[in-house]
Amino acid sequence: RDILLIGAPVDSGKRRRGCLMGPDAFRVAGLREALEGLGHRVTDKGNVAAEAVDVPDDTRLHALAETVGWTRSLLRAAEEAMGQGMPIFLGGDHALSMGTVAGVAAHAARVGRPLFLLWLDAHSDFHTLESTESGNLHGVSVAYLSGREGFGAFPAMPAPIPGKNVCMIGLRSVDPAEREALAATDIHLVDMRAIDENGIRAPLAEFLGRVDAADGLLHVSFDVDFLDPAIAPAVGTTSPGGTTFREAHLVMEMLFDSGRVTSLDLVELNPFLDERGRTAGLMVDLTASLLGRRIFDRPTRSLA
Ligand code: DIR
Ligand code: MN
Ligand code: MN
Ligand code: MN
Repeated sequence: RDILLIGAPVDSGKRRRGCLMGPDAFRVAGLREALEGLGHRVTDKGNVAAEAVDVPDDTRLHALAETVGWTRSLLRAAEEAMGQGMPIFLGGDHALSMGTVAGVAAHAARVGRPLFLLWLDAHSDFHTLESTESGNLHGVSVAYLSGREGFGAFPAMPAPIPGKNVCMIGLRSVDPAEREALAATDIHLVDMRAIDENGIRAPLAEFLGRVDAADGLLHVSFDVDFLDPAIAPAVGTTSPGGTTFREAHLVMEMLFDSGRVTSLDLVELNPFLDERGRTAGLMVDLTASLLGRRIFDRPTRSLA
């Protein structure tokens, strides 16, 4: 495949700084080499910069203007990259997905294909600008992408993603306002208890079956805190009780087998908090699994 690495050093989505170093940490950890080793053609497009915008800051919200600027520049970069191959956006915090997924959605609408969104995260990121308690805009991305109201300063979401096309896996930290709003959607919610009780394979297989049936494009947005902090400590908002090493690799291997993933975000890595690049290295290995690294070949069969 043709793979484009696009650095998105967004650090405006929360107060604790460090995600701006994420793109270079993925590079130093050998992402390009790992993917080339699997036979892919990889082009590193360097880093995107935030557009300067004339938006008044809002005292309730952290770095609103800067985040709007990132959304605008990443929206354009993502839409353009979708015409050239499979973009992998190197974050940067999760506010970046407002731009990347909006650009991917614009592309999907233009080519007339439905877009599906897989959100791998401890958090649902479903606040609006009104409901956020923290004022941290990395916690509002899915609400924006779903076309919820009240994102006035942001570019209009080109093609809001219907709830039935969204699946969140790994949930364990959902605020009351988010829980209430999610209950009014048909977003497929897979929390850690569901994974404990039934395993991670069945809900993912069900979702991938729906992507397949609709001949959809699939964007995967991978927040480092999807993983248990014991294996992935380099993230600002650690939440205990996350997915294990093997659960995460299984998800990636199933995504590869599906042949459906057309774009990817790697977000919330804060290399400043890491132990010698350990989390960046794990994220590189997981991305390699998503792009074809495996233990043994499996006979091709239906996932459902
Ligand atoms: C919390 C934490 N729900 C908030 N959110 C995220 O600030 O809105 N942490 N996304 O990674
Ligand atoms: Mn997130
Ligand atoms: Mn998170
Ligand atoms: Mn949240």
